[in-house]
Amino acid sequence: MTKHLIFAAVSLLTMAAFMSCHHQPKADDPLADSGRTRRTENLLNNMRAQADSAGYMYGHQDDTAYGIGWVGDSCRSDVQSVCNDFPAVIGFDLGHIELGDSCNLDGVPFDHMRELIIAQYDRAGVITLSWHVNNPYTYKKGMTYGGTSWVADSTKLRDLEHKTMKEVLKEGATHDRLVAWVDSVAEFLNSLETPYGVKVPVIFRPWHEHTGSWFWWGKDYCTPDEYRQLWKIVAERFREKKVTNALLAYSPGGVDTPEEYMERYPGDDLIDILGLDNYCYTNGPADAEGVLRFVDTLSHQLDVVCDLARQHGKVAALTETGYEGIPMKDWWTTALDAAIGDHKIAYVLTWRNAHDKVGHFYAPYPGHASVNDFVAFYNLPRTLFVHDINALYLKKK
Ligand code: BMA
Repeated sequence: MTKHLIFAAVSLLTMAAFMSCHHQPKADDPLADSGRTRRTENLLNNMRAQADSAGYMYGHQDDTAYGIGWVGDSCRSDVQSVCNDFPAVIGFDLGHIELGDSCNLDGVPFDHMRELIIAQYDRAGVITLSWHVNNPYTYKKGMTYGGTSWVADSTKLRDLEHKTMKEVLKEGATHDRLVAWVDSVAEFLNSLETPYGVKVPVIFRPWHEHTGSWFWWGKDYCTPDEYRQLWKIVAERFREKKVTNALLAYSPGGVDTPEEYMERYPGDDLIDILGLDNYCYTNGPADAEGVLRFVDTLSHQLDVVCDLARQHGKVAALTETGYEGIPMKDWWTTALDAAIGDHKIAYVLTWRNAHDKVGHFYAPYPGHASVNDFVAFYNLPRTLFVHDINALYLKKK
């Protein structure tokens, strides 16, 4: 009897000890080596494999938030309205989250954005987030001019803009404000959780087009080292705030040489995706030469990005593009797809279909002249929409 009691007690103790030290790993626990969830790592690796073998995903900024003639409808998309499929990638912008505002700079409520992000994840689609963050040094509440991402067109503000970087980096008087602003992004990313506890993986793409000088983090406003410090702050704060669901994308504006592309590169330890932003600009809708120039330039620039991505073991992407108003009815197949060609990019993202700016749209909507060509683009074997992709996240390796 005593023997049995002792045996039972020992068994119970062993079981309790086992249960307390053997925490069952969950699919969304961060992995020890990267600090990110398995799904986030799998997204990265599967995007690379998909770019190598299957083709490129089509993406559209703010696709499900609004479109031509509508705002905030549930489950609506201009792209879906013309081809009965959602973009494989949907982009949103976090600008103004740093101000504690309820809506982003284009009027999308952050609570709604969170729902749209989770809805895109639920259809196995990919999400990318840009950040048109205000200037932490010059922005003051209530100001009607200046203080935004864009450098202001005024000499007085220009001087302050040149001082911005020194003020916001470590040791600067406004450093704490920048850190708090990055923390507001971290908080939003941490809040991207499904009802069943899945942290939705996203591609975060801040400090973009820095090779130009239209944003306060642009080329004329900081040194390469200062620019890199901005990225380090993001990486440090994300680590501190335990953001486990973000891949980081670097996206210079169109540059022609690997040296220019890499001049301000933050480093392989920080960056996952090598992007490129390049738009089609012409001298009016009849400028066929202008479109050809775009095709040639983009194709060359994608050579540069894809070579670098291969050398550095990164994923390549065309992180922003488009032809405002799409004034050419076969632009999709004869310009965009022609420029992408066999380049091994994971995705292309066209910019938003603004509801608040006439003519500022980059994807077709029902009735637009490029609809037929867009459908032909949709039907090309190498363009991937939501119905063409699945299992990019995978719970297991
Ligand atoms: C720009 C334009 C702006 C918009 C900004 C952030 O390129 O579309 O109207 O506010 O992107 O989305």
